[in-house]
Amino acid sequence: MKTRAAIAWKAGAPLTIETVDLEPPRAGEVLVEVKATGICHTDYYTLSGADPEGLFPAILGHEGAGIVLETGPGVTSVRAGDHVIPLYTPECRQCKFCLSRKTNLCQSIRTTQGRGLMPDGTSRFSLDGKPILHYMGTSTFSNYIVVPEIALAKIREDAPFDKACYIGCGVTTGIGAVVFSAKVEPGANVAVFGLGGIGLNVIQGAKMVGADRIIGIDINPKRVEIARKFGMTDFVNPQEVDNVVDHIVQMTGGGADYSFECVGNTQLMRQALECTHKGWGQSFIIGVAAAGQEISTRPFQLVTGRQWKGSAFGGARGRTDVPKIVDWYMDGKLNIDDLITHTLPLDRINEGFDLMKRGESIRSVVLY
Ligand code: NAD
Ligand code: AHE
Ligand code: ZN
Repeated sequence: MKTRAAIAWKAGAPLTIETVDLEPPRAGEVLVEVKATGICHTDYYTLSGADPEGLFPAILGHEGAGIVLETGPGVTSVRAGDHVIPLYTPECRQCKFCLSRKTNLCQSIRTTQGRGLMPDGTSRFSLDGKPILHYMGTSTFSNYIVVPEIALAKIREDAPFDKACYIGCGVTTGIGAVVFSAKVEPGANVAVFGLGGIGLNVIQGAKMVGADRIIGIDINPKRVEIARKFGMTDFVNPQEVDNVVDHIVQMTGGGADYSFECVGNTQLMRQALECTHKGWGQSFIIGVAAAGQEISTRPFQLVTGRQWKGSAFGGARGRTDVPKIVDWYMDGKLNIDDLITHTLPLDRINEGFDLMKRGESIRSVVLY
């Protein structure tokens, strides 16, 4: 069949909208009509050329929601008509990683996914007979996609696609980092570096679990109002204080119990670790740093009890946890609507990237 899709031809170049050929689903695969997709900073990161796994030409996008149209041989967990969220972190429930119960990082198809291919090592997309690569196993900047069955979370049918898509990455990443990865307890002090599409979800997750002080750190003062609405109690603009670490340690009487880096800046990752409390502070790296970047700190920071950790997709097991997060939204426990600042048709997708770069949007959502 044919599908309209935004193609990333090379690093740094705007996407172009093309009509692409899409092969039908093979064994264990599913054809999905994508109804809406968010634009995450990670799409921009890969498009910028800073992603060591960034391959071109590819169809980016990993924050979608849609409907199952057709299933390939052997597919049992979803059927035509089901509403789904594609998962860039699948959940096979069979690999060593899934069975360990210690991580959400299912590895059953990670190698081919990182090479822009389906698990059998081929692409379903092509243009003029030449293959176009998948991205993060999802490629939600295409109106129709073929994805492995294990990379689909079945969700309730009354959840609106234009909001549920954001649960495909940003909402789950931020809320999950608090709830699943850090397990922040009521009364904890939390510091959140970066108040964008991820950081604001960390803030609302921290508020949801009953954190005490929720300190937001950002260089964009336009983020203050929305962050306060989502639960931030204190704001720090790094450009207005002498030393961010000392400032947060002083504010919290010794340091934050938990911190989250939601920018992808290695200097901030260090600050986020060092502003946590001696003896027990835990700092979670969520932001994705460019190829070749490294983090550093004095080992004494760890010797004295701080822990440096990371969180991918909020530690969520997609097929199990994503439907629960959709319920939390539908039950009014999460506010997604106010974070979606812009909606665009596919042919204006590049404007969504521009809004993000200029710090004018929290989330832009493309509606098909
Ligand atoms: P975003 O562009 O919406 O937000 C980034 C925020 O960081 C902005 O508010 C910006 O003003 C702020 N910022 C930039 N430089 C700063 C600085 N020096 N000090 C303080 N604040 C600064 O991006 P997003 O969609 O929220 O994504 C954030 C990061 O999280 C990206 O690196 C993205 O790739 C990553 N990410 C990781 C995961 C994961 O699973 N680990 C999932 C999604 C996104
Ligand atoms: N290809 C990148 C990896 C970037 C990365 O860390 N991705 C996160 C999700 S970001 C979503 O917006 C992730 O899930 N990582 C775990 C994994 O297996 O990729 C790079 O920098 O190499
Ligand atoms: Zn993302």
